[in-house]
Amino acid sequence: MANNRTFTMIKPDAVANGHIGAILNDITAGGFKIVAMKYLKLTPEKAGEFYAVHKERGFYGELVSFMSSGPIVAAILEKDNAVEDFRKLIGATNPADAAEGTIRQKYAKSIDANAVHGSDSDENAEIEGNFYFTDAEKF
Ligand code: RTP
Ligand code: MG
Repeated sequence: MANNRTFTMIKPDAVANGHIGAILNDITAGGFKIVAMKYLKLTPEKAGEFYAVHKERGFYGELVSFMSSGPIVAAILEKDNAVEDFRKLIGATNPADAAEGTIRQKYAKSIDANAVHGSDSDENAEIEGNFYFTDAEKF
């Protein structure tokens, strides 16, 4: 994946609370183009695999069980400087620290149920996008 792409998930809390449309609107209004998108529910095994990098962290078990608790929206997004600009659009990990107007400030309730995921590097954006999508599913 080129360095103008990032990967996101609308997490189970935001889906359950009816925020899919509003979040997608913020994403497109923020200048991101949707390259790939699907609506799915992760098994605990797949969620554990996706977050394997956090395996040793105290919050890993909770994170895996939360991310497999309900459906999510997974998407690849395109924009210049996508990784950094998308993390600005979503705000800090803990919504209590997220800047005014960011997606997490508006739609997240807690550090665990924090509405959205955003890749943290170009390398991880490519790995994470390829976890969900084949090349034929990217437009
Ligand atoms: P994400 O990967 O979801 O975009 O979030 P992030 O980069 O801002 O945060 P990261 O460090 O990658 O952590 C992944 C998710 O784990 C939960 N977390 N809980 N209790 C805690 O101290 C803690 N720290 C992280 C969050 O839900 C975070 O989004
Ligand atoms: Mg992260």
